[in-house]
This record gives sequence, C-alpha cells and structure tokens, in this order.
Amino acid sequence: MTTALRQFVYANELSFLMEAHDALSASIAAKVGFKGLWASGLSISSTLGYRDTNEASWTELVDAVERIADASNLPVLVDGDSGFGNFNNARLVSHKLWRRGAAGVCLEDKGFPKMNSFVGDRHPLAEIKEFCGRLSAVKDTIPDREFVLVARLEALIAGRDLDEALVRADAYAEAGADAILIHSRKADADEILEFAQQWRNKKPVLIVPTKYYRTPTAQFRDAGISTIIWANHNMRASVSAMRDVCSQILEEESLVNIESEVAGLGEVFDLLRYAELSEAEAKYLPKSHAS
Ligand code: SPV
Ligand code: MG
Repeated sequence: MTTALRQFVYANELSFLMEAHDALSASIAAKVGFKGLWASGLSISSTLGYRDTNEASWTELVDAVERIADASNLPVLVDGDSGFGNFNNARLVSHKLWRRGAAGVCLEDKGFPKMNSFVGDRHPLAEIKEFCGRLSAVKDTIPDREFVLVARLEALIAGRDLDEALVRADAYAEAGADAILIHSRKADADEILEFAQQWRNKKPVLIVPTKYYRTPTAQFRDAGISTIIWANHNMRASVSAMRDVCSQILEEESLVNIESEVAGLGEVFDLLRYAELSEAEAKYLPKSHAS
C-alpha cells in the first residue's frame, strides 16, 4: 500500500484521493473506482461528534484509519493534523498509523491543537526548524521507506505570502517530506497555480480544492499538480442525505416515499461482503452446524 501511494503521488498523470471517514464511506469510494483515499481529519472528527481542533484523540484517529484501510483495501493518506504535539508525538502517531494500515501521513505546519483551516483567522504557524524536526523524526522512525510523508503548508491560510510558502516548502523537502500539500481557502486558484509555477515540482504537489472548486481540473493537470484531494465530500453528502431522510420521515410518519430513495439493504450487504461469509461458512463450518 505504501508503494502504491508513492507511485500514485509520483505518477506523471494527475491522481485523485477521495475522502473517507469510516469503513462504509471507504468501501463505497473503492467500489465506485477510486484508487486511493484521504482519511480526512475534518470528516472523521465530525462523524465522531468532535470539532476539527484536535478534540478527537490520536488513538481515535488510528482506530478510524484502520477501519478505512481494512474496508477499502486501498492506499490511504491520513490527515495527521499537526502531529498531535512535538516531534515525539508526530513520530509516535505516524508509526501507529503505519502499523494499522496507513500508506502515508500528511502533517501540517501548525501547533497543537490546530484549528480547521476554514474556521476563523487564528492559524499560528509552527517555527520552521521545529516543524522540520517533526518531519525528520517521522522519516527516521518508520522502517518502511515507501511510506509517504506529505508536508502541508498553511502559510497562505495564515495570511503569509507566497515567498514564505516557498521558503517553507524548500525546508520541508530538505527535512525529508516526499511531497508538499499547499492549502488555500480562496475561491479562486490563483495563488495555488502561482505556487505550482514557482515550485517547479521539486517535490510532487497535492492540493485540496474545497473552496476553489470552480477551477477546471484541466488547469491543475496543465500546472503539473500531482494529486487532487476531494477532502470532505462523502461526509458532507451524508449530512445532506441524512438531513433529508430524517425530515421526511418525521413529517410523513411513513416509509412509503422513502424506500425508493435510500440504498437497498441488498446494496449494504453487498458492500459488507455478506456473500463471502456464506461461502466461508460452506467451506469451514461442519455441515451439521451450517444452518
Ligand atoms: C481535512 O479534510 O480534514 C483537511 C482538509 O485537512 S481541510 O478541511 O480543507 O483543511
Ligand atoms: Mg484536516
């Protein structure tokens, strides 16, 4: 899985990672054909009922990631936030994530607790050398050299300029990052495309076009972007679907108009591979116990 993610990120063509936050969302993404997943901190914490400011513990993150990896059998890049502390926490969490099935981790250059990049204006950046220590510690700790370490730049989120982002990107690459994620919350992709042009793919670039979603994907392809992360859309799709079904059932006190609108139980059983269990029972259970 680590090799698969590495090839994904280093491929010449544009790659895509779909958000997953639990086993069900992961298996749906795999079933429709995505080849890699983003274990989103925002989405995982939201589904657990926590705010995306490190309210969820790192063990809760690791547990969620294990279910995502098991259910999808796909390479998973994990949103490791800022690493849950200093270099020591970052290497501990990353190592556990690797042990539990993650193919890579993305660490952002903020402190602990971090706040979701789209919330408020207080996004203090980590000091460059200290963050480099976090990256190097992760690199030195994980024995699988294929494990992908992504350094996420929050300079533009914090209101710093492109020059600062480029200085930081150079330092993070030097410290051992395999790839760079440049984040922006502007509605257009100008600063992302400018970054890509000046960075000249010294390391592959990942982006998260949640706010600049109107930019045609072709522009990112032309700019030599490595990977697009569709960062939270399974979680948000489930919010709208659950809101609608709850409202309708509450109002109509009936399932008559609902049944055709929701996934059939057959689809659920299919996603969870109930047929495989029947086959295994036929193979392993003594015949007298088979019924
Ligand atoms: C996440 O999906 O948790 C991310 C991306 O980190 S964002 O929410 O855009 O910061
Ligand atoms: Mg996040």
